[in-house]
Amino acid sequence: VIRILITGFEPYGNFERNPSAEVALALGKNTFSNCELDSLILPVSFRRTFEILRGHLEKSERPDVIISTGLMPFASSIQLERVAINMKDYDGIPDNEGATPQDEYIIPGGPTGYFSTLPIRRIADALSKVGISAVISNTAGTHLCNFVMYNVLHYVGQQGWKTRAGFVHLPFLPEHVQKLMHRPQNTPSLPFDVMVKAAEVIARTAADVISREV
Ligand code: PCA
Repeated sequence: VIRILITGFEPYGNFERNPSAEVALALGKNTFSNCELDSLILPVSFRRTFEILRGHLEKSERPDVIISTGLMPFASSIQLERVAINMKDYDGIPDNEGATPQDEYIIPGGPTGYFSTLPIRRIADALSKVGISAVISNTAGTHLCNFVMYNVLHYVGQQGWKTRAGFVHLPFLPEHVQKLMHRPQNTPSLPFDVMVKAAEVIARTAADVISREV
């Protein structure tokens, strides 16, 4: 059995909903043949988010895949993140505890960056086959999403685990765009059902690649 953990973030900033939390919960309720799915909602807090995730990893069975997700306002489609960098630089929206780090290393002395170990090219191809557009993105930003991705890949490496991990950014939901005061006309969004479908394809593709390795 392949264990898949999917994480999402709580709402933050002015956004009342964060599709990532809802997608993670929806996927966690799914049943896939020979996979065990688990979901975890993370706080948008530099202080707490990785503590909670690490606590979860310590007390549950080691996952084979960790797919973390978050909202990327104004993203044009689903973004499969290729790299996480060792940097905290809040992007104008403080975290939910008011933290506004600038130019700070996530782990002083840690590697400059980590590449995603999810099969992102295969995932992009699998998504396109079912009519969902996704791009490989070369920056996960320097906010909480990059922070979680960096910490997870660092932790997995330190533990010597084979676990594959990476990050997926989701665009706005249609209702986010309806509430925008500025330039709503050209802001992309994706319906919730399509996001859940995409998460299924991402999880299945990762599971597929792993089951062929063992
Ligand atoms: N998106 C933010 C933080 C939480 C979220 O869902 C980010 O892209 O870093």
